[in-house]
Amino acid sequence: PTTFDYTWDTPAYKGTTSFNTGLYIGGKFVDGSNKTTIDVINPTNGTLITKVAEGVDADVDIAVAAAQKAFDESWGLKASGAKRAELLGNLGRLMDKYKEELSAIEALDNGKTFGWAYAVDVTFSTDTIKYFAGWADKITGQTIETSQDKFAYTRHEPIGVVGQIIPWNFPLLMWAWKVGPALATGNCIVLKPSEFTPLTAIRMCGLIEEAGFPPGVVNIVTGYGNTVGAAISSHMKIEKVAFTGSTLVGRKIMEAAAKSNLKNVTLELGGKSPNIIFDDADLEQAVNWSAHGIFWNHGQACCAGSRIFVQAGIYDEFLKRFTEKAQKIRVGDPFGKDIDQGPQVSELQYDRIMSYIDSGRQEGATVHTGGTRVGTEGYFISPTIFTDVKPDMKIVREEIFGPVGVIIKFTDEEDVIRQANDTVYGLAAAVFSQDINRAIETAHKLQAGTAWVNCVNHLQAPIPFGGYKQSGIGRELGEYALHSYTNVKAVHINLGHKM
Ligand code: TXE
Repeated sequence: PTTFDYTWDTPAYKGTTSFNTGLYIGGKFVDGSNKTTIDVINPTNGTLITKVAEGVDADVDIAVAAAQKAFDESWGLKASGAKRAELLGNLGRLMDKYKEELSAIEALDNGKTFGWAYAVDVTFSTDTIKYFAGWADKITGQTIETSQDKFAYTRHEPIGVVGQIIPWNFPLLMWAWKVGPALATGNCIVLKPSEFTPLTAIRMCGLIEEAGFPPGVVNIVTGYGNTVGAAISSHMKIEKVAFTGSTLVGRKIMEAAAKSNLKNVTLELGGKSPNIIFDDADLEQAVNWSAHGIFWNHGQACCAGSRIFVQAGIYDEFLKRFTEKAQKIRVGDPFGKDIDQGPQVSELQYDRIMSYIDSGRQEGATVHTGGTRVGTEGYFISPTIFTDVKPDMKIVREEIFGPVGVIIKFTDEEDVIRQANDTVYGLAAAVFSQDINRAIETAHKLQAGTAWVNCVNHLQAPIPFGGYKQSGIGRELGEYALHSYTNVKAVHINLGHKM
């Protein structure tokens, strides 16, 4: 396999990187079985960044064998909780050490700004690894009292070889959300990053090695969804698959799991999250958070607050201030000076978002601001707000996954909750009000795995995240994430019950 060497000399970052771009299996970088590669494209200008090895089904088999060997010989029940904590702790410290380089790779590959990659993606990823390092020696079962002649207890054992398939919107963060709890609980991993953004996952292999993990504990197979992704989800020796991505692919993964070995499935899928602003909200804060809610990461966030419901009494003022805020967002080169928003991740996503903007226009909604391409190269889209929308429009119902929000005026409290819940999704929701009773009552009525009060898109490693309805199955982060990566064994000990 070849190496990727790159030098940044930009206003935001100056530095270099150099790493192997092969598949990482059993602690070694190797070519894919077919010796083919995948082009990694720079979304800022559409040019080639580098090529990475393309894995195929056969490589998944090789990676699963390497993971199983590591599980049996050096990880799984062979590595103590303290050892797992130590190595995850090492990894967290290495992520601090290479923070700038990781941020730069992420910004280059994904198009998010270097500043956001640094402040959020890499910081939160590192926090996540350190958080799960703390759990590694605290995985405990229960003792259960039944009768005097029975002693029973549970063990939370690692599942074995787990498959993980992650998307392109937060490449390193989704890596950390998956890898952290899996390693803390003693599993071995075969992970496929998105074909659009494989670079940080590959760079992390060097850190995994430097942290001291035995070979085969973490294996990375870069490749496409319909080959490597499908091979992972239908593999007979992978006992669990964790996926983040589209609801469409989530269905395929569940189906593949059902048709193969009924592997355990956790899914983190799409969203169309409501963001409700009541008349009594702190207006300035509501505007700032709501803009962050929809425009952060260029709208490429599964929990993006894409449906903004504003109560009639403050609607005009909110719209005025929110529009000013949206128009002030500086769109441009992710490594430029004072840039807030870079390009969308790919031409495909750019086209999808633009076609949603067209459909909004055609269905009679008003483009209040934005709605256009920015510049002549790369995949930049101006922050966009639609008004005059109707509940059945595509832009109100479907996940756009771009910097495109709809603003909806409401009067009645019960009615806004009904509208907010009128979606197949249930990932997140937000409510803004200075009346704490009203805010909490509303938060409890919203059908979503996360309900924010007076903030949006504010996630932290100790707090679980996941969806209701078609937004997914299971929870990531927090103690809840550990349940997805352990099998519970009940041990019954007979203390004298005679047959
Ligand atoms: O996602 P895919 P895409 C949503 C968002 C976006 C839409 C499409 O609305 O516009 O999905 O994005 C792998 N078996 N989200 O097409 O295809 C794929 O290689 C197994 C929301 O890029 O779901 C990649 O690694 N795996 C989301 C991963 O699935 C398969 C984040 C995600 O890609 C596969 C991303 C298959 N048959 C998109 N086909 C979120 N929840 O945050 C593809 N993959």
